[in-house]
Formats: sequence, C-alpha cells, structure tokens
Amino acid sequence: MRHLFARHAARLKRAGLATAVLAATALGAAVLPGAAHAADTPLRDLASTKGIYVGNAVAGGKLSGTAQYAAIAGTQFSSLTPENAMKWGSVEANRGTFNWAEADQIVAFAQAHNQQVRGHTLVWHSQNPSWLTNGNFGATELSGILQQHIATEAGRYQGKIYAWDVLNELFNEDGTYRTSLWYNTLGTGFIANSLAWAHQADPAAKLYINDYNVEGLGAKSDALYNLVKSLKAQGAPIDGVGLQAHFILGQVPSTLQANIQRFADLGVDVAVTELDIRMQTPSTAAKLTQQGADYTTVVKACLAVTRCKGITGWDISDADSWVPSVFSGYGAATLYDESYQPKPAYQAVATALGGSTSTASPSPSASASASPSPSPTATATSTPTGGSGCTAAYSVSNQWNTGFSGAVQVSCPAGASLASWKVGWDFGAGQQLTQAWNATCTQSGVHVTCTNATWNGAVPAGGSASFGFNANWAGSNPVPVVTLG
Ligand code: 9MR
Repeated sequence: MRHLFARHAARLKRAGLATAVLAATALGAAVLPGAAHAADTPLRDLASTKGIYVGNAVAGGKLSGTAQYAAIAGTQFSSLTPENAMKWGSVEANRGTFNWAEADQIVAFAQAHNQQVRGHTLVWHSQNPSWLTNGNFGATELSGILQQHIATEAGRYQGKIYAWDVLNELFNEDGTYRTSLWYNTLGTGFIANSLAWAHQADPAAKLYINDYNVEGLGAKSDALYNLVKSLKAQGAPIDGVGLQAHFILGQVPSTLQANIQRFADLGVDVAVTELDIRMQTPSTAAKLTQQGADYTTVVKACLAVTRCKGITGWDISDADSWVPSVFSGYGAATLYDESYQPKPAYQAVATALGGSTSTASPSPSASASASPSPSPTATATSTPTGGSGCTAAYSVSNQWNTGFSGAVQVSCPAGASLASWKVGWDFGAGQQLTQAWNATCTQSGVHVTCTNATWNGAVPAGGSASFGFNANWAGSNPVPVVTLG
C-alpha cells in the first residue's frame, strides 16, 4: 500500500501536483451515512459569508490558562462576550475601586484576533456588588450611581464594543416587570435613561435589551416587544434585542423565526446572544444528533431574517458551561465536548452556515486532475488491516495552503467487531494536528493517537465509525500508514 502511494506521489510530483494530492484507491468499506467531515473553514469565516457573526462567551483566566480554549476562541469565532468580566460585581466590587483587568484582557484578545466584542451587561438585577444592593439608596442617588456606572464602563470601552447588552432580564415569565433594585426604586424610567446614558458614552455601540425565554412568541416576548415598540416611539436609542436562547434539547420554540422577524419589523436588530442547548446527561448518539438538529434550527432562523446579526454561544465547551452547576443532571450544552473536541452540533452549525459536509467518497476514482493547487476533492487513502480484521482508512478530504482536513474511517467486515478503538500514525513531514472531532486525538512528536469518542466506540460487524481532524502542513503532506489497535 505504501508502495502504491509512493508511486502515485512520484507521478503526481512529475505532473506538478503537490505530493499530498494522491489518486485514491477504493475504500474497502461503505461510508457511514451522515459521517460528515468537519467544516474545513472556521465557523467565523462561514458565518461571514452569510453576513452574520458567530461568537462565544469567554472568561479571561481560560483565555490565558487553557491552550485549547484560547485556540478555539481565537480561531472559530468573530465575536466575544465577556461571560462575567464586565458585570457590575466584577468591575466595582468595592465602591469607587475599579478592576478592569479581565475585561481589558478580553477586549485585547478580541482585538488581537480581529474579533468584535459584545459588552455584557450594564444594568442587571443580578451579580451586583453588595454595597449597591444593600445601600438603601433613594431614587435620586441611585439614578446618579447608575448614570455614573454606565458612563464609566461604556466610556472606558468607547469605540471598542460592537454592541452592549445595556439592560438584562427586565421581565418576569408572565410579562410583568421583574422586581429589582432598579425597578423597585426607579420604576420603569431607568430603562430609557440607561439607553440614553450608554449612547452618550459610546455613540457607535449598538444598544440592546437582552433576555431569556423571549425567543418564541409568548407573554414574556410580547412584553419585550411592547417595550421596544414604545422605546422606538419615544425616540430612545434602542438598536437591538438579544434573545439569550438557553434551550433544552428538542425544545427550540417553533415560533423562533417568526419572533425574530417581528422584532426586526419594529426596526431593531436581533441577535442570539447566549445560545446553548442542554440535555440530560449522559449524552447519547441520539441526543447529540438531536442537539445538532436544534442548533441547525437556530442558525437557520437567524439566517432567514436579515436583521438577525449574529449568534453567540454561551461557553466554549461542555467543560466550561454554566449549565451543570445550575441545572442538576443536565449538561453537554455546547458545540465542543469536555476535551474540546467538536461535537455533532459543531458540524451541524458549520453545515447550516454553508460549510462543507463532504463525506469520504465511497469509491474515489483515481483521477487526480491536473490542477496547480491541491484540489479540495482529491482524496488520499491508506487502508491497513487491524488485528481483528477491522481496518482503518485515512483520507485527506481537503487541503489548502497551510492546512488540511482528514478523516479516518474504522470499518469492520462481517464477523468482526470492536467495542472500542484506537488509531495511530506518524506524520512524516512535520504535519501538526490542530483539531479533531468525533475522537480524542493527541500528537506527541510525530506520533498521533486517536481514541474513540464515548458515542462511537462500538463498531458492529459490517459497520464503521469515523472521525475527522484538521492539521497544518508545509512542503509536502504524505499519507501516513495507520495502525488500528
Ligand atoms: O455564565 C454565567 C455564570 O458564569 C455566572 O455565574 C452567572 C451569574 O449570574 O451568569 C452566567 O451568565 C448568565 C448571563 O450573564 C445572563 N443570562 C444567563 C446566563 C447564564 O446564567
């Protein structure tokens, strides 16, 4: 097999093709239906071709402390929202003493990665410092404190924030106003005032009101709708509505798109600001597939409405998510699993954004067409046999200047099966793995080892499982020999 590839490589090299673009031999096994390779293109680039941004919530400590987290945050997303760093309790825990360190760090990270920032949040009933909540301030003093807070924080980041969640979670489920420090003392007047103060401090920032359980039509979203309508009528600087979208598996509201549309029709932008889709743990293949479908529904609803400007996920990976600590027995709500491997939901989002879902060709023809650059459809395959009679097939599905996407398919013939699998290979020309999905992969020196994800370890007789990866290459990209252990 190695032999064959060497011959192909030499021939293609003579023909002026990059060595990685090899004519393929037929894959012995059928391809798993729906076993999509990951998008070759980061979500942020896919989203931008659709005219929206895609973001995520981040914590400063993880951006500097967790390499995989930072890599995903910096490469996959075009917008970041500080998960907690800009909340009042974070920036002014003691009256008059400000701590901007984490917020500054996130803004700097975003600028370094050519990302926009959603500021979150200036006025909220929660996560306020105790000096504020216990201060028993009268209306005039409290209004002054609020004005100063907005001027100080929005002023500090003036020109650096794409959109501010000025006001967060104003309503109860029945559409009445939530009792809070602000409402109790100031009535509803603080709402228009806060918008005006934010506008004064940062005239270019888009000013949003953000809430949860307002994603579909209903009493709470009616209340928000009526508020936005009346703010527009008063000429208040309201630019957008944030739909948090903390969903439960299988329960994305069927009226999501209609609801986005009606806000857009009021003349405001709409953003999905805190998307996650939680499930009862442990996850299963079926739940993860459903989760992919649910994420797809959300992306499609946003894409269908011109004024839906972007989608922000709430937390990078399942290891970072706020969900398990608040909803006991629930989790697995994000696009990446606890090892920072992309989940089926990641693939679903990529696909909904127009990304490639090419599956390994069942019988790739030996036609490496004479193209000056590596052809994205060319496939190089290596198919060694495992001890059990099962095989692992490595293929390059897409290649560009500095990177490529590959897939490995583990297949078992009739009469052989696997309860779990582990695949390994040596990269022969300095290739470096950057990402993998549907398996846990590590690279040590030249050697790559990938073990099955929790949901695809069992390969039945006559069946297959596959996973994908991205890697960097330079110079040449020879196909390695894969071992299945
Ligand atoms: O994810 C945030 C979590 O780390 C904080 O402990 C929590 C504090 O209230 O806030 C979480 O983020 C919330 C966001 O700011 C507003 N909408 C709901 C989010 C999830 O609780």
